[in-house]
Amino acid sequence: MSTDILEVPAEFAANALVDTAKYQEMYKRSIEDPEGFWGEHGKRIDWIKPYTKVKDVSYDASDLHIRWYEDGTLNVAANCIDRHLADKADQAAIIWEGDEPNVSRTITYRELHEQVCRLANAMKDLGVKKGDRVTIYMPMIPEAAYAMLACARIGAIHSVVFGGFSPESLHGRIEDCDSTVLITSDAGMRGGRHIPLKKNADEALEHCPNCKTVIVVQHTGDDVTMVEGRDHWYHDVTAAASPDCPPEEIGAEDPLFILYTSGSTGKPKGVLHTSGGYLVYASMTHEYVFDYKPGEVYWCTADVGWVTGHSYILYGPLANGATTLMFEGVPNYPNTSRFWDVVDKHKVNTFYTAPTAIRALMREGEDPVKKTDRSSLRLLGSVGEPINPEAWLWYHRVVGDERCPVVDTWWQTETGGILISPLPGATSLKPGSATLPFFGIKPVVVDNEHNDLEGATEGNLCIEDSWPGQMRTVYGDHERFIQTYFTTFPGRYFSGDGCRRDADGYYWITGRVDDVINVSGHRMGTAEVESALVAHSKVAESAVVGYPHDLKGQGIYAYVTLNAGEEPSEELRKELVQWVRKEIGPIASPDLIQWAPGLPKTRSGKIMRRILRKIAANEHDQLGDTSTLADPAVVDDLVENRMNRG
Ligand code: 6R9
Repeated sequence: MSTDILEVPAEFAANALVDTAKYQEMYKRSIEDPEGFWGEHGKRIDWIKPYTKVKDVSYDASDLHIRWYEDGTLNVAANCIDRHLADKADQAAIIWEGDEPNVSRTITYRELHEQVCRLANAMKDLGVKKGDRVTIYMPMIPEAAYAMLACARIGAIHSVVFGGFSPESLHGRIEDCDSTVLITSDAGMRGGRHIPLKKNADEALEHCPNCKTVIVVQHTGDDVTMVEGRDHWYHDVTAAASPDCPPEEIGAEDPLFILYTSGSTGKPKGVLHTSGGYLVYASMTHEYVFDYKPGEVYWCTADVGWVTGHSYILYGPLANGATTLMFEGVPNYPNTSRFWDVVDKHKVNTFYTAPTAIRALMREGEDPVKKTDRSSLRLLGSVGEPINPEAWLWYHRVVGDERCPVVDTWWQTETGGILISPLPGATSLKPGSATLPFFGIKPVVVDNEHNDLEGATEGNLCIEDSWPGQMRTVYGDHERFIQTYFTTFPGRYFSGDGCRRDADGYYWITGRVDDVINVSGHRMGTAEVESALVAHSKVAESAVVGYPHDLKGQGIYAYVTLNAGEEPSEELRKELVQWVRKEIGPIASPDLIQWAPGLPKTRSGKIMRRILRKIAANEHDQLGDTSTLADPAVVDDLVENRMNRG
């Protein structure tokens, strides 16, 4: 691992929001006096009724609760739109770049206000009320942002489902939160291909009798079936609605959104975020981590279906009155210069993407990057998975011309915003390290026996205290919230990640320590893939693990035991891959499937995943202790027929 240090460029430090001394001073205060610190910084957003209480948190499993600014009221949409109208009405709020390079649109704050008000009123006309759950299944088009903000305006709770998920996954998410309304579009476009969102939605809704209202954006013009009484065209209902919708007064702890994410067991969890603390934290981290200056163009390439899209395409930037770029397409369409062409076209200043995209572009060589200008860029960001030093250095050298600091931001759906990251004017960088904690964040490294580890060390990454952007519960299952995050290491928030802390106190995230795998920056529960596989009529049993993959970070490796009488074949292998795609979505497709006559189990019947991970990683010479295996011969067969010999 590289131990190079890159100092903050002097010119950058001179103009940055915070330098090293300021970071240290603010950080110290935030840890010593969290109430005072967050009481002050809570004022960065507009409150209808100001809060008098800042924080009420207990991590004690018997009385676990997390409340911030709880007696304050606000409206998140008004913070993201209305409060900028006085001085930024004609500034671009959203620059939208379509899948095709000749398609783009600029939406000013004034236009954003009108569009969001119209949709909010249309939703009210259709009977949507405060607290109702609204599922959003959309491509990356401005209407997805309008839909989220319209929900926030009237106090409805949005649940955005990534457009790449299957009808079955959409169905599960609509049902879990008992969503009564779905907002979707005829189809999405990615790399020239059409994604049939409305058709998928129709399939999902066959199983969701309570979801009685569908609003459909006409985007591609693809033919769709409209169900009388249930489906409404977006353009019809918004044209008929008033362009003025007073924002609802919302309690700081009223829910803003639910976002489903994979865990180590069971179905995806509905991560619930509330309004006040979330917005304070999203806007503050956006401003400080990206050193955002008024007038800059900021581009985060995530999809709104993931938390990064929520906090750093939409809520953080808009709360700060920024110009945020929203991109519908993919990095390699129509060619691999696309990202940089978009940077030049819209004079992007900050660019925030995932390591998997960087690694894929790195493979194409420097030419597609170097033939573009990119002189508008001043800062680069990375998120979603550990970035290997080689990719970091390429990003810094080739994309950023060694001029732009790279902020590697570690955080999670659960954390609402960035927890560990450099501040570009304050933090010397080490390629591959997420560096230091944000204000108010106190990481603790804990060993498996619950001991806090001091100094340079390696272990499980926990956070000692709360921060305003933290999730509040698992929707409908508070017990699962407590079990998942607060019981493994009592009194701490457990992230599920492992990390190393070096002698300078820098954090290096080493990846998940649970049964979650990170495929191209997307979280996937191995249990979810297993349950999809065993739902196939020919499959008896399955165990899924991650293995190192050059481009994706981790690939999905599935061990499959067939029912008696079923024969393994190449055809069946393909069929199972298709089956998982259909059940969950393309991101869950197994990369490798190994036929397993049996799985390595302990005498009590527990699958020994540690062994399966080693075989999948082609490290079968390091299997460790196998003495507890019920049948050691099983392992010999698995090693003999392993699929990854790379
Ligand atoms: C924001 C987001 C969270 C998991 C997290 C970790 C991994 C995210 C990272 C990173 C190393 C980074 N992760 N950022 N690992 N360095 N900068 O990605 O949320 O989809 O919930 O995934 O992603 O393993 O636990 P989410």
